[in-house]
Amino acid sequence: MSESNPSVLELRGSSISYFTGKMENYFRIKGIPYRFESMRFPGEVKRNKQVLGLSQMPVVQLPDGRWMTDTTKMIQWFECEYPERPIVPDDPVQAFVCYLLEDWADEWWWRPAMHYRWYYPEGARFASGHLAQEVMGGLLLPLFMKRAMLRRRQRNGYTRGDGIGPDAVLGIETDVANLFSQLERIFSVRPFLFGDRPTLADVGFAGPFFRHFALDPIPLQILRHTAPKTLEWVIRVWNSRLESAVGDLVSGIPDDIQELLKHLSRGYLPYLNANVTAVKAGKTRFTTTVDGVTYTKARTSQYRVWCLSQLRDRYHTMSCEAQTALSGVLRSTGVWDPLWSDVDLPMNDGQDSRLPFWGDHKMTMVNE
Ligand SMILES: N[C@@H](CCC(=O)N[C@@H](CS)C(=O)NCC(=O)O)C(=O)O
Repeated sequence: MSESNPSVLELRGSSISYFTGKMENYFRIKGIPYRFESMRFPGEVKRNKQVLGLSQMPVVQLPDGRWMTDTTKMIQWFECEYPERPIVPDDPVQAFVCYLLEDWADEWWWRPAMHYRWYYPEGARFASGHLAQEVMGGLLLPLFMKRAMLRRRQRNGYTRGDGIGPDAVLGIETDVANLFSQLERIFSVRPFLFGDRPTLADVGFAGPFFRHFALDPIPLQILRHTAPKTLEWVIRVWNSRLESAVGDLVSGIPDDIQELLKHLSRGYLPYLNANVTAVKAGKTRFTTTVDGVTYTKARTSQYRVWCLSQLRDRYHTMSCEAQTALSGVLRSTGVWDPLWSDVDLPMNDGQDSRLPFWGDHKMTMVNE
């Protein structure tokens, strides 16, 4: 680790990583100074497991030496530490929708983002070459072997190995095209998802967009041709600061955001419920058809059970008045039923309760 300027927190990850990009967008928007360093394998994996219980990207080291993981919980922690100019809207209904959209961006769009990066030779060539040099520089192996290892690991872990059989490719790409056209409609009428300044929802969507859809050769080409306003938004988020942001948020939940909620209620929430059923049954893999796409032998995720429980907990902490307003929106968009369908969530005792300073589960388990 670099010794320079220890008063600035350090973000360690990769310059092409989904969640590292999400965290960088957050720090920039909030005006929190940070220093980026590339994570080095395999040494840092061991260190991360010792200090955080698991190894994933990014990790943050605070100036006092403490280590942190998980962008969702890190952002919530930094919001408490830096309460001025919050990233979450004051309106509790908008706040809930922001958390929901962030979760969708983190947990659902990850798979299509990995698909576009690793399925197509153009994406795999770019990403394997970049990662082999950036994070595997310390491994004494020829470059071609590192690249082959990366391609195999990512495909086995996150694309073919996480439910994307040949029959799912068209459906997944159609899902992405639908998202692009929905966002394009939103960014035709306002600069950010909820109005004139960025919110947590924009930060969440910076995950799939900043370091994947707007970087990898195939989705970037699609964005240029079908959703140029969305491409502009990616850079607008990166280049915006709440400190100098002027303008208001919209009031309520606009129709175009409700369209996004309908979208996630068709695919993501039924998938989360299928995951809950699989975890309960002790399965490590499950097959499910949601929103017309069949995911074959997808990995079960204990972490995503916790994601669902976090959303439910958030609803329970709202005032009765806010709950009534929110439930109206969630019912009319089809979110309500799948949000609550399984009463008993199969959570481990105290699961992930020590985040962001200790993690119990990675999103999906993939061997290092
Ligand atoms: N929920 C975590 C997810 C972090 C994550 O999965 N990051 C990816 C890279 S972008 C990773 O490190 N995956 C672990 C692996 O591939 O072993 C967060 O929000 O930080």
